[in-house]
Amino acid sequence: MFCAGAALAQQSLVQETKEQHEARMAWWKDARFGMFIHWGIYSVPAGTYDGKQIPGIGEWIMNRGKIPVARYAEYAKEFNPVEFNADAWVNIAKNAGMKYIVITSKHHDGFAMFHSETSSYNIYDATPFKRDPIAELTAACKKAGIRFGLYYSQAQDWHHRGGAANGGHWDPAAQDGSFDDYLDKIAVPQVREILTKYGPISVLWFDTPTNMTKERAEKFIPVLKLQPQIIVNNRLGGGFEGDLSTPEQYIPATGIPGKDWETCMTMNDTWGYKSYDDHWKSSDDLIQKISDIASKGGNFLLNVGPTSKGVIPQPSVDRLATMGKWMKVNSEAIYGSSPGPFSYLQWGRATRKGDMLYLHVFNWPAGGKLKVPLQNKVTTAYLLADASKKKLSTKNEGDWLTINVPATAPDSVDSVISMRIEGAPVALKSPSAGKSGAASSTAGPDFGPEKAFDGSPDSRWKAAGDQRSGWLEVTFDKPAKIGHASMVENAGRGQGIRKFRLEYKDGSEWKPALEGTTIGRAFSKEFTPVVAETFRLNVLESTVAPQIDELQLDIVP
Ligand code: JFZ
Repeated sequence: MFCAGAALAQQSLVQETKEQHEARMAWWKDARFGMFIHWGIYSVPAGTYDGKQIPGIGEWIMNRGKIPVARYAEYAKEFNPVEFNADAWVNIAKNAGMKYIVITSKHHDGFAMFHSETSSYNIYDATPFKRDPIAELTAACKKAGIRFGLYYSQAQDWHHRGGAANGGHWDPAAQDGSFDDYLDKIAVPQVREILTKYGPISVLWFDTPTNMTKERAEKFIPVLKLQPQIIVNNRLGGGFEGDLSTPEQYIPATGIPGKDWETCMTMNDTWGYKSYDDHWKSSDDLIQKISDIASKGGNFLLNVGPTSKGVIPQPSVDRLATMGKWMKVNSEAIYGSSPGPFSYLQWGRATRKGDMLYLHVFNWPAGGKLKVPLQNKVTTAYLLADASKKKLSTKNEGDWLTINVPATAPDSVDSVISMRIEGAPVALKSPSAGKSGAASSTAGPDFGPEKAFDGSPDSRWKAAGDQRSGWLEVTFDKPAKIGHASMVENAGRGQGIRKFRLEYKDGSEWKPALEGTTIGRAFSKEFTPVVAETFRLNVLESTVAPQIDELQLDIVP
């Protein structure tokens, strides 16, 4: 059901009805949680080359270390992951509560982690290992009932002639060549291989579409048709939207409403294994992240970077086991969930399934009373961790619902209250949502202040091109007690706002509510509550014309 041609550049590839699209995405939307695996011969140097620690992400060592093609290829001869066990890896994922796996079949270094007929630069032909881990993982996933996906770097390839290289070729004698020849002779044939050799592939994860035009992206359409049910991300290039957005290493502050999206994230600071990267996120943080992402309608693709011996690092295994214990009790609030009805909750997050709301309480209330900005009557409420499902008493007081909870939280990280409500949720909305706003200047009619309050990070307010400061103002229908701000600023890499002040109008005077420097794509901050009707984001310094994709001001109790 893939349709090439004019449709490619503007819309997604697939000409399918809404129902067909929903059916194709159903398993993915239910899954909510997957394992990303970055594994390749970069795990041999593991971040060190020529006696020096090479900065950056481990799988980029060839590029960052400017390692000559022939020298880097030597690592293949040392790559013999004799401790690799596909079933063990899949069970680690399954026990964590993960429902799909996406593994690098070929990353930017050009080394194929599958037995490729297209290029002998692969794990079967070029290493002592002489096995095909992609085939073994496919079988293990099928046995375990886990969906299997493949990452493929279609444009960047630092080994095969003509492959793109961000930062340019550093070994031109070996790397220079025709990019189109590279696509025709390596990339497209290898994508065909991975879509024909291993049975049903559930996800194709393209990456870094360097130099990819519409015509070049169209070269992949005939092979995509080989697996019409496959889910493809938004990184093929050439204007291809794909089926999902892929925020990388961050959680969009206000989600990506109306779109399927997946935050991919490392557990430490590297995708590919580095022997000395011990900067691990805590399992508490990772558990709260999966709830945060699900509460905004996204999936969490959490990465592991196995060693050159085929072992997933123990810190990763430990964190996944802890996440699995939490998921065992609370996965009902994650799998198949939709975003909760709230724009902000001081104490945590919320997910939803029809008339069921799941309140993820990170910060347990001291006085045993949980305040929820909801007007609905509650049919029943109980803690998922409470096997007896003891009913929690509740009380409606205008815009707020109070739930009487035990003195101590059953889970110090994220205690989930399952709550059935009467009727559609009537939740307190952000008073800035949907407002037209005002601004010091705009870059034109498509960048008006109202774009910062429309709930979509695909539209934005942008000041006039020559401005490096400016303000974005909003007035509510009535005064409100505001104590939190979520903001999204999708400025170019390394560009954007450098100093700002969120102000409220007190009579004719503007007073500061929150001051800061950078905003970025995942800004969420509490501040001392203020009651006011008019607020403005005063951008004091910016490297480019200030822009704000979303500004959401939230009421606190
Ligand atoms: C890409 C890869 O380069 C990286 O090695 C890893 O596989 C990651 C999941 O995907 O990383 C990116 C891609 C895009 C940007 C930055 C890093 N970007 O658009 O800024």
